[in-house]
Amino acid sequence: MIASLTLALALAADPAVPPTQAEGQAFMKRLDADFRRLSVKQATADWVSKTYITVDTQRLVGWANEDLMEFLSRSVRESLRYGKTDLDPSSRRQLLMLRLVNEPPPAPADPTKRAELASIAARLTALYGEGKWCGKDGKGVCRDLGQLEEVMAESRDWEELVDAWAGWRTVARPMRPLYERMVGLSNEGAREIGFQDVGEQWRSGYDMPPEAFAAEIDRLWGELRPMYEQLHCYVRSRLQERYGKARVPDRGPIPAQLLGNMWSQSWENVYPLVVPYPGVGDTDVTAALVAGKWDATRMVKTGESFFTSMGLPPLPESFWTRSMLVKPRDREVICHASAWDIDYRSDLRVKMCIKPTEDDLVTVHHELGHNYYQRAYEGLPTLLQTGAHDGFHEAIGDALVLSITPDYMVKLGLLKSAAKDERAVVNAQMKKALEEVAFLPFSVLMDRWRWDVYAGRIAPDRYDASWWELAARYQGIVPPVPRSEADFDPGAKYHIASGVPYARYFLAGVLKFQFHRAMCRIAGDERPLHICSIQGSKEVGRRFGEMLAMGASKPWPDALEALSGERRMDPSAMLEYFAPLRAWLADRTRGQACGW
Ligand code: X8Z
Ligand code: ZN
Repeated sequence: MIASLTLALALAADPAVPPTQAEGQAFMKRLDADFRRLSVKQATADWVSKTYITVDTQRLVGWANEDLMEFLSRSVRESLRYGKTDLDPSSRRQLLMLRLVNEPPPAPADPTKRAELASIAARLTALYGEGKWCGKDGKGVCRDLGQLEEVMAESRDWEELVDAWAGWRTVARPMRPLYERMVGLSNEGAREIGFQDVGEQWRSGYDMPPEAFAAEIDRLWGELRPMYEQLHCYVRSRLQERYGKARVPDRGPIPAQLLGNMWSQSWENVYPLVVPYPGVGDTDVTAALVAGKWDATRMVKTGESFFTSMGLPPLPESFWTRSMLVKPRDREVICHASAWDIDYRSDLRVKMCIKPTEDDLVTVHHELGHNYYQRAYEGLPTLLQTGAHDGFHEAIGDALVLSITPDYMVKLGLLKSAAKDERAVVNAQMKKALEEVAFLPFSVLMDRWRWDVYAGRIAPDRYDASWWELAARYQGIVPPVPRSEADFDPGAKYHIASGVPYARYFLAGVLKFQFHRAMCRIAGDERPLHICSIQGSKEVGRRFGEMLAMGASKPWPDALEALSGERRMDPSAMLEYFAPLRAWLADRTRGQACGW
């Protein structure tokens, strides 16, 4: 089947007489119109399937995905005919992007297999969204992910933490056979459009050869790893004070449930346990949000006002009537936050179950960053309406969050004062590092695992074991209770259940500081990176807007250059931002046995 298909591809790719330029242009016009029509249909079904999980909405999104998948793989095959046709650079770039579309995953041409893949993908997402933990005998009070995440964030009780941690992971067990099948089917789809496997397709989206991209991740992580190791060392020593040497041993990895987060991916919730100078500076934004009875709309309006302060336009009226900002009481939804442009023409929405926490205030800015990007590139052909690369998309809102300084929080009434002495700076930096630095190894290992799974280097009988090997190696953490191949812990993370690539968040982790540095310079704010702010700068808004409007029309180094004058991803901005904390940590951990 594959061999004959490849042959068919080769023949189609090289017609004796290449189609004319006019034929090529007609093909591109059809491609754009059909892609837009099917994508809008898919996004509409996807929106209801995630804001109203039922058997029927799963079916609807499955069908819409099937149609889009069929169109995508057929169009890639057809596009090969135009290899020698004289097409303009924008058309060539659209054809490149066409082959790189990875949501939905590439599907086999065989309609039965395609239907199976679409239905499995919908089922995996729904399993995640509906997941509940009802206690060991199944008869306890059932808690959803949001409730279990609250336990992870707030509890300091070992057993309670283990229960929430392991309880949520039971949700992923039934995903295992579905996941395995999904890998096989989407790999088949990827091979039919000329990739070795899905992982190679994912790594191909960065204007460099896929092997070079894997090396690029290693390069960036290699430069940041020492900073993570310092943080790990310090946090471990403070957790050891709290939980004892028997539970948090010297030189050992940290038990995963102690870091304030279901996936140990960011650690800001243990800030109170590790604060360098207790009582110095007010940092409790969550308490102020709760006390001030901030509701979801107010939080989003506050986010919007950051963007409008830079001269960007307000959100359209329909955003406020069509978004889902709070968790509905009467139906199952996917709470994992996301931002949408359903029709590629300003039908912007956010889907999120907002709570009055600092985490969620940050996520609101993150999501609005997506929406402002989407709106800025709306004039482009549909296939170019996406980020310069996917890490850009994830970095936009977060880059602005770096300008949410204590002074700005005071302006919003969320902090009483912005203490500026050295100790307050170290405290504030620690909080930020728990979020940003702790996140780096997690965001690398997510796709390291999947690249290996898709490439067949990790076989299904080692799905869980290999996951924890990577967590030990990259993050220096261990599961609190024994795991086995009856578990499927990777599936307890949204992006794995839903097939969303993750390297983008690692890249964003680096890029957001680079954007911040560039924007502070444009704003003429010459203070150190951890204090400078671009809030209110119209000039930054203009330059930022120019980069956003480029979408994916040019290779990403061009977009980066438009804002920063730089053409490489550069971790030095992040290192510079955290310079005060790095110095403090070096001092504090001197003579300690670090590492694991
Ligand atoms: O998934 C997200 C966003 C939507 S694109 C809420 N994030 C990653 C995660 O939650 O794991 C943002 C940070 C990392
Ligand atoms: Zn995002």
